Amino acid sequence: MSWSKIFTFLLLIPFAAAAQDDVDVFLIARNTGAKELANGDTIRVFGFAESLGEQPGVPGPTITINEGDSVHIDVWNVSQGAPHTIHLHGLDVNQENDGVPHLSWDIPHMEHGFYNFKAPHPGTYLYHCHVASTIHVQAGMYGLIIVKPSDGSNTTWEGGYEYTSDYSYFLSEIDTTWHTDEVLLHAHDTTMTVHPVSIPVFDPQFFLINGFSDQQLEEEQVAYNSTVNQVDHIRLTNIGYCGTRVIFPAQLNAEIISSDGRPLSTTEVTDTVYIYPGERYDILSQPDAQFNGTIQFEYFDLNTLALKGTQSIPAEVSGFFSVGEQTIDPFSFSLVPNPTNGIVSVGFDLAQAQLVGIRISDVMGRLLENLPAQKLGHGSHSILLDLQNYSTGAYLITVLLDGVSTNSEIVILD
Ligand SMILES: [Cu+2]
Repeated sequence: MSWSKIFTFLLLIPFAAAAQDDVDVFLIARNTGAKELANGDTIRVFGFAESLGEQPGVPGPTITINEGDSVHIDVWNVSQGAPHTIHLHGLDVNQENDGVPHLSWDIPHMEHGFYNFKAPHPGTYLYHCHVASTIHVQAGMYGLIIVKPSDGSNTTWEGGYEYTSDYSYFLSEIDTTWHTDEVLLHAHDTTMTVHPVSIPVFDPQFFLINGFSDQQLEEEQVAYNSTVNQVDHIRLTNIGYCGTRVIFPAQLNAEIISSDGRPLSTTEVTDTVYIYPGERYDILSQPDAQFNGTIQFEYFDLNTLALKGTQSIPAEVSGFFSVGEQTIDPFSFSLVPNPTNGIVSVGFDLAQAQLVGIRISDVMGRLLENLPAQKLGHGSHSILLDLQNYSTGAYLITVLLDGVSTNSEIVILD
C-alpha cells in the first residue's frame, strides 16, 4: 500500500469516536521513537502514538472505555521493519483478538489490522505488543486500558464504590543498555524461529511512574491531592520487570478493592501493596486527617529481592473542602479555658443559620470523635466539650460548618 493511499484512509478514520456503544481507537506503532530520561539523555524507544505526526509515547495512549462498549482498535505498523501486535492483557477477548502472534496473527510493516472486542468487566487493564515481547515491552510498547462502568460514572463498577478523583500509577523501568540499535534491530519473525540476540542482563537505571522518574515527576500531574474524608480511586499497574512495593501513608486508609480487573470478595486495608509484572490493583483511599507526605514506590529485583530503585510522589491531604471554585475561609473560634481541666467552651459567631459539627483529633490528625452536627441560628454561640475521658495532652478541635471543615485549634488538657 502506498503512502498516499494510507494518508487518504487515515483522513477518513475518526480519531476516537466517542459514541456510547461503538468506540474507535487509532494507534500508530513505531520503532523510531525517542524518549528523554531524567538525566537529560535521550534513548531510542518503540511505542504507540495516536496520529502519524506524533512521536510514540512511553507509555502509549491510555484507552478509556465503558463496560459494554464495542471497541475497535485500528493499529497501523509504520515501524520500519518489525511486526507488532496488541495483546489486551487481562481483558476477556477471543483468540483472534488476543494479540499473541504465533497463536493468532501479527501486523507486518506498513500494514494495519483491527482488534475488536466488547469491553468486559470495569477495572484496570493494559495493552502491550506481544512480538518478541521481552524486547518490545521494554522498548516501550505498552499502555493502560481503563474500563469504567457502562454509564461512565466515577463508580468502581455497577453498584460499587463511588469516588471523587481517579489516580493512575503505571510502573515500569528502563535499562538503557536494551535501547541500543543492536538490541532493537534484531531479526523478527513470527514462526518461533530462534534468532540469537545478545541482550545484557536486565539491570535498570530508571524507575518510572507513568513514564517519568525523579525530578521529571514534579512537572507531571502525578501528585495525590485530596481532602479529609474524600474517597478517591488509585489504580496501580506494573508492566516492568521488577516487583514494586507501594507504601501509602497510613492516613490515606488505602483499601485494596480489586485485583486484575475483578472485585475482591474481601477487601483489605493496608499501607503496603506488592505489585508484580502484569498485575493491577485498584485501591480506594479515604484520608481521615490533614496530611503532607509522600507515596513511596520501591522497585525490587524479582530473583534476588534486592532493592533496585525508589521513587516518591507528593501526597497532600487538605482539611479545607472546596465548594465549586471557592475554598471556605478559615473560620475563627475560641477555646476557653485553654489549657483546660476537661471542660472547654468552643465560642464562635455565625452570620447566618448553619449546621455546626465538631471533630476532635489527636495532634497527628487522627480522628478521635466526630460530634453530631446541630442547626444553629445567627449570633454568638458556645458549645461545651467534655474532654474528661481523654488522657492529658494536646488535641485538635475542628469546627465544621454545613459539613465543610474549617481550620483547627489546639486545646491542651492538663
Ligand atoms: Cu512490537
